[in-house]
Amino acid sequence: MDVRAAVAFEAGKPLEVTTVQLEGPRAGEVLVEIKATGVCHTDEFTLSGADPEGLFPVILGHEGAGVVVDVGPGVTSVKKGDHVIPLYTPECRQCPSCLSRKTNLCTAIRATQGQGVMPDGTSRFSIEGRKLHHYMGCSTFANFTVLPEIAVAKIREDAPFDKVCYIGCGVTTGIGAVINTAKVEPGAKAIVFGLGGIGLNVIQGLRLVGADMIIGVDVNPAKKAWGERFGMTHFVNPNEVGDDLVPYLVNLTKTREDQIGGADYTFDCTGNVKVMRQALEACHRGWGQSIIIGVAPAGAEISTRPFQLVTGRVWKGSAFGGARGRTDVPKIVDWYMQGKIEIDPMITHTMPLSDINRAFELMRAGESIRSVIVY
Ligand code: NAD
Ligand code: 022
Ligand code: ZN
Repeated sequence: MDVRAAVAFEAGKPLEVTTVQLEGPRAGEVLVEIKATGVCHTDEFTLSGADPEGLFPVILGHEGAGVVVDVGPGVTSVKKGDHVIPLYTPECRQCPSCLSRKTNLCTAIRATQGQGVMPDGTSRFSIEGRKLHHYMGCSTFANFTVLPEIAVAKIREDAPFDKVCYIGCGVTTGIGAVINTAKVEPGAKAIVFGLGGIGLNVIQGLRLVGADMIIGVDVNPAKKAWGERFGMTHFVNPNEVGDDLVPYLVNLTKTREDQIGGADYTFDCTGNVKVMRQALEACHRGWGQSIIIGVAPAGAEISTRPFQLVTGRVWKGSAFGGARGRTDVPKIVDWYMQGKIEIDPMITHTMPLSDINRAFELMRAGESIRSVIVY
């Protein structure tokens, strides 16, 4: 069938909005009409050419929401008409990783997903007979896409697509890092580095679980108001503190004279390895945990003195907020519908597919928290 898509033909070039061909779902696959999609940093990372695993030509996008319009043979968990969110981290519930209960990183379709193809090794997308790659198993920059059954979360039908698409990446990543990865307890003291679309969701996750002190750190002074909007209690601009950021933050977390200071939990939401070190070192001796969420440039390395870890600080990473997509994403949609979390104010821009290159410009300029494309 013919579908409308934004195609990335080459690294560093704008997307081209055009008609492409999509084949129907094969065994274990579903055809989804995408109703809305967010535009996220990793789409730009790949489009820019900086992603060493980036494949072209490709249909990018991994933060969508839509409706199942057809299912292939053997599909049992969803049916025509179901509302779904595509999952770049699938949940097969059968692979050793899913069965371990220790990780959300399902391995069932990992190899083919990284190669930009469906689990059977072929692509469903083409243009004039030329193959187009899938992206992160999702390719939501098209008004229809094909997904493995294990890579869709069925959600309630009254949830608005143009808001809950953000749960497909940013919301779940931020809130999930607090709940699933750090397991933050009520009364905790936390520091969030980088108050973009991810950091703000970490902040609202911390508010949700009842953290006492939520310190936001950002070099952009405009982020103070954004952080406060979602529960931040203190703001620190590193440019106003100078070289002594870590001792400054440690001191800020002292609420009693006899405390040594340091956060119970810190979160890197910048992808900057220098910030990752600051985040670890701002943790409390003996128990502080630092969660890396930001994706660093290819080849980057982190460092600190082993003493930091020997004295009990913990460095952890979080992918998709440690969330098991088919199980956890529908719950986060419920929390949004119940008013437990906010999404609407973070979606600063909404536009049609024809304007998608403007969404990338806004993201590069740091002018948007989230842009959403509505089909
Ligand atoms: P963003 O660009 O909107 O936000 C980053 C923020 O960090 C900005 O406000 C910027 O001013 C601030 N910042 C930059 N340098 C800083 C410094 N030295 N100190 C303090 N603040 C600084 O990005 P985003 O959409 O919020 O994404 C953040 C990161 O999370 C990205 O690296 C993204 O790729 C990653 N991410 C990871 C996952 C995952 O599953 N691990 C999922 C989604 C996004
Ligand atoms: C989403 N991300 C950044 C912005 N929006 C993002 C990028 C990468 C990951 C998660 C979120 C990630 C962390 C760990 C992995 N990935 C590896 C997972 C594994 O090996 O099982 C990751 C994921 C998907 C892809 C590449 C890397 C892909 O589909 N190409 C989850
Ligand atoms: Zn993303």
